[in-house]
Amino acid sequence: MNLKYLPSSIILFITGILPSLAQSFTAADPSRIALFPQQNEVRNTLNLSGMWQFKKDSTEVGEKENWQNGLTMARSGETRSGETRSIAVPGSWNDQFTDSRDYLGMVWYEKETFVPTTWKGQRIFIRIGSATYAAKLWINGKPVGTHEGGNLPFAFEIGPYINWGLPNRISIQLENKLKPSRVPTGNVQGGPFTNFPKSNYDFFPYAGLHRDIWLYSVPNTASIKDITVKTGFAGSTGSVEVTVASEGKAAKGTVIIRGNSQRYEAPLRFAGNTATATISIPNVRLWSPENPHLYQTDVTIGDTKNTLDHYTLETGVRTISTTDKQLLLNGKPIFLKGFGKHEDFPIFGRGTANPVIVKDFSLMKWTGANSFRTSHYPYDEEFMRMADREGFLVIDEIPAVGLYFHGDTTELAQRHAQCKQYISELITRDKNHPSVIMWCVANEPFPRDVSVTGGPAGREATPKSIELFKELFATVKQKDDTRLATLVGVMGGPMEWIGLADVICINRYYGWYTHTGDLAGAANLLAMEADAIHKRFNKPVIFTEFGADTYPGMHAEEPEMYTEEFQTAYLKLYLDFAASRDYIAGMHVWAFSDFKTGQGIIRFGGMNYKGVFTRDRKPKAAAYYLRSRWAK
Ligand code: BDP
Repeated sequence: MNLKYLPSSIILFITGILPSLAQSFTAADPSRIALFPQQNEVRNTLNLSGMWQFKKDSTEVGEKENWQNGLTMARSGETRSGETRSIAVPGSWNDQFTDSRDYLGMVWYEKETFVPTTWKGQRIFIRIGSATYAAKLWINGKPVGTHEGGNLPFAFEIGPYINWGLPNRISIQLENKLKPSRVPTGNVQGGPFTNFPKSNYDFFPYAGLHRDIWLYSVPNTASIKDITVKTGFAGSTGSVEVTVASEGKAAKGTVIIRGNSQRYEAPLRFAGNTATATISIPNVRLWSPENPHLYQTDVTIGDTKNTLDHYTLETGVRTISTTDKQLLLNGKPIFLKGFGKHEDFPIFGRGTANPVIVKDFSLMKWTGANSFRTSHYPYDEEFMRMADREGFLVIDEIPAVGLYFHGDTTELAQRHAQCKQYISELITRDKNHPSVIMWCVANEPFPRDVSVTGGPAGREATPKSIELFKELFATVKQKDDTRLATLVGVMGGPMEWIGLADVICINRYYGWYTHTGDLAGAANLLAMEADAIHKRFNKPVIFTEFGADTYPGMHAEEPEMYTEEFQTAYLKLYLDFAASRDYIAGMHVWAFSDFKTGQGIIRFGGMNYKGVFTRDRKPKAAAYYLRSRWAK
């Protein structure tokens, strides 16, 4: 608007209200992340990955100095080192520069882009795949919104802030300070970790814009906001129930399912903004690791003459359930063979790198694995789509690692709220992936005085902790009644916690952190504890972690800690034990590959060496051993 041509009374009025409107940031609405941006005949996308401008703001003056109005201009009194530099997005900032590895304070990212004029008249959004940890967003200097928590996307509608025909400035302020009030937690006084940086978990607290950033547009009159697909089957007939949430005015629509050379169609009739259609598929091809068949689900709203909006999903028809001893996929027992992983690669840090995604799936397949856990946070959506296509069974985990329940009650309440936000965002994002069979609400929460060398005796679960986990499990069931829910228990952790889960998931390191080097002693303890746990809960048990640090190329004729022979012997011990018990439903080796963590006296070179592949994905002897057992 050009103020020059308006009467001064109107200018005063407008400028009087503008600042108050202009100062408002809104918190991201989790329901906005249900559908990944899609390019088709009615929707548009623009991927903003590439080089951005980056600037540290360690004294946190940026907002006051209006950096949201442009980073690139050098300001008076600024030193060279204060000027912006290029940074790759996606990518962690820590390893891209020579001076930022341990820096977790405030930074700014900026990029300019045109928005195609062909998008005019549509609703326009920005979607940030993952900003670790606390982000604030401005478009053309105007405050838009905030989001807390890494590893999950957030989106804002930005149409009203767009400059048509001109470059648009996107400014993101971000910091990843380690705090006890955050999830995952850091800077915990007296916690079990002594590493630097002081995270309360065993992986490097990489920071930055870790995933793709998209601009996208959806039709203005009416659009599809969310789609929930639930599948089942009876005999040879599959069923696909598709619930569509719309925005704007749409009275009807259509669901078409294609696949296996067939096409099925059902109408959608909206009552308010929701409509459900159920489609039967005779002679259904079920989704499984051996045959990850995906149908294409096409949702359109509007009528045949006028498509208002259109979205396509891939759908695997499958069910997941349990008995007292087994996991059942499509009603048949399935054993999970696989890994706990990390999103971690040299220089990229936690930033998405598509070639690494492709490589990881091909290596997992090479070992004969059929499953993995997204330890210890949700993974990139491309990773999840690969899991659907490649037939992997996924335990999908929120970033609730290193939780604890004692100390400051305000911080405890903040952690509690953050966990609830994560689970809600995760299920919204991942609920249509056939690969996801289980939601995991926490990894290794710590009771007071936990000691990982403490053996099997469970410590007391405080009422607050039970309250949180019951609430998280209730949220999971209310949002998704088609999948299982779990919580991964630490050695020496309370039995009450893991007992709340549908499947008992435990991490065990007998032979490493206890009975160190003594594999025979480890075997006894393992059997005693696992049998007692199954007897107590009568639910299937999965070992979600077991592993030994192994320096590649280190050998001994008799297995000795850190050698490749020891890692192989250690994994053999656990896999043999699992094969001897019918209640064990899965074994996930810790870890798929070596990964970066904080500096510490048990972390040589700031690395966790429990990978069966090196950090650059070369097999250790244990990888060949797994292949010999699993890839038959
Ligand atoms: C488990 C944690 C995992 C660690 C692993 C280890 O869940 O994050 O990396 O131990 O010590 O306790 O290697």
